[in-house]
Amino acid sequence: MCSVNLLQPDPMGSVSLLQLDPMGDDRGSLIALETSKNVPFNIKRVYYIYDTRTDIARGFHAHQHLQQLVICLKGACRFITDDGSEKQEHWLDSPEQGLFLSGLLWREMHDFSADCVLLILTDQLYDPNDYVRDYEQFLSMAKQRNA
Ligand code: T46
Repeated sequence: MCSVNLLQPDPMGSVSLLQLDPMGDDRGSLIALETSKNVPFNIKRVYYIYDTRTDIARGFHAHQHLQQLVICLKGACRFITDDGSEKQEHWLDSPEQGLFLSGLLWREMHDFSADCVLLILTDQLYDPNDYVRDYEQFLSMAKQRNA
């Protein structure tokens, strides 16, 4: 497995899709997630989202100083990110890809399949104060950081 540099949260907010290489054999596939091997931050917290509803979207907030790797282990969902000037949309449907989110980014999750399971690794413990839940407030923070 190759190595990745450890990163700090991007103050401006950035998104990239990381390829996760499976170690497969005739018994099936296995992917290991390791700090600095294929995860570019120190993993402090892991959570997963499941039992989602196809008609209910989630997220609708930004984080100020957080790095996350979002992996769709099963099923699919549409993941929207917004750095205040550009919106991106990723259809997450493979356990072999991780969406790496860093810094100030608005996020929304839509169109969950009934069997969707999202695994999320982060570099921080849960901190409700890191959340920005008001979109106008997020836009003005993003504008300040880009000034
Ligand atoms: C994110 C997207 C992708 C905790 O107590 N600890 C935790 O670590 C988390 C993540 C949540 N919670 C509580 C807070 C709420 O009472 O669990 C409840 C559901 O969390 P929330 O409404 O924030 O869930 P989502 O799906 O809207 O957002 C979550 C993450 O919170 C967020 O960081 O980036 O998934």
